Amino acid sequence: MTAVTPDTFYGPSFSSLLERDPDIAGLLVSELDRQRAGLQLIASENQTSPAVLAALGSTLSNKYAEGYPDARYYGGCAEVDKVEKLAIERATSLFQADHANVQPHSGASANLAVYGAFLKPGETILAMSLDHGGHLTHGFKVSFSGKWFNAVHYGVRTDTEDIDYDQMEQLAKEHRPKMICAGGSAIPRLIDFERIRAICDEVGAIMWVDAAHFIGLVAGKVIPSPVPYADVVSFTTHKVLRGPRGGAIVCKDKHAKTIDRAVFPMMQGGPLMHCVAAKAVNFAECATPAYQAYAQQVLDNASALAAGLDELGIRPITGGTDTHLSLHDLRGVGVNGRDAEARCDAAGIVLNKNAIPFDPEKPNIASGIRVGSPSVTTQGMGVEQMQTVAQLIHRAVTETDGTSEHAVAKEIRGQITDLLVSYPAYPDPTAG
Ligand code: DSN
Repeated sequence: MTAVTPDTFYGPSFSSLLERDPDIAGLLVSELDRQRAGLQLIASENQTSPAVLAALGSTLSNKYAEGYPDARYYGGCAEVDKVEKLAIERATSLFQADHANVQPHSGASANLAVYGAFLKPGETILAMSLDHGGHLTHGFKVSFSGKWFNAVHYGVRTDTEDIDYDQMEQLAKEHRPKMICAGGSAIPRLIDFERIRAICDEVGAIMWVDAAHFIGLVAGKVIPSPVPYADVVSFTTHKVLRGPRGGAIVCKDKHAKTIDRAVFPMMQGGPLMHCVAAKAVNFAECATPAYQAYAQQVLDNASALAAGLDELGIRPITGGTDTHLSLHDLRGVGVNGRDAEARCDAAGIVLNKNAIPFDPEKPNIASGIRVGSPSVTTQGMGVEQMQTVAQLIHRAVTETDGTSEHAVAKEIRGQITDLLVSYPAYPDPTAG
């Protein structure tokens, strides 16, 4: 057996990369520098642990393992079978689910498998519209989901800016969808899973929750879980959850075989076993009190950041957030989303422009920004720091011009550097 030392993977593998491919090695280092240098506020990103990165960089990447544990199409799968069984056991335990499939390569792959499991081409799905906070794979016209299925969309109410459940029910009765989807990429509020279950039961639809954004908060037990209500829940493992890039699906026992067959062989070939191992590592990390405390802090920080921006005239859609993200209307400060994103970028603040409900602008300009607290919370920041972060965003949006030479952009970058001394991303273990 290989003697395991801290250098077994990382030391030799990075030295070898540096020697063989200094171009790519240099880019890995400069991307790490980028992640360390700025404020990372993209709501769907996080900073996974060195343990997860070690699994991702392992020789499990070499192994073909089409099929499932104890039923593979290749020899030599004894070790990866144990890995996948652990990942499945940990996922079902973490989410209190009947069944888990840990093989989807991404959130979009997981969602494709959900369609494959329950719908035939041309059948109807009812989901949140992209421009009100949904997702491309929820029936948007340029995605497979909009091309191959008949997608009908609900949105948010004009008064609350939150999901319009009455509209969902009315559309469900009118269109009798085979499946109703809840979830999206820019939904700041909790979703009423009980109400959606009732609507699904009324029209005989499969209830699918795409929990990619908030599953980490469910894992941390700080928001209600969709698992008791939904037939199937798909998610990514790299957002609040803080695992490797990838997807997974949990479902009721009665759908287990259908989901497994839809992932393999219907949609995917060989699973990425290094990534499955990294998911297992992450699921174990998420079952700890430390992760639960992290998840609570993510919520507290997101609320504080939303409130801080609100006080400065950058209004949160729905008035705030119950999750890790908030969506902000920039019209109060007279800047569009595209310019705000560019100005923040030049000032060392990484976030994304985002359409707001009923947005008068085109999606590539947009009237809003989306901000999230997962990464800065991983770096140890708390609600006090969120006041500073809100002020820095406001200054970048309202006082800079999108060039990195601008005096205020330079000043903001300096303040961020000072802040990050106390809250570093991936602290250098060799630093004094
Ligand atoms: N791209 C992800 C996000 O930023 O929300 C969703 O797929």
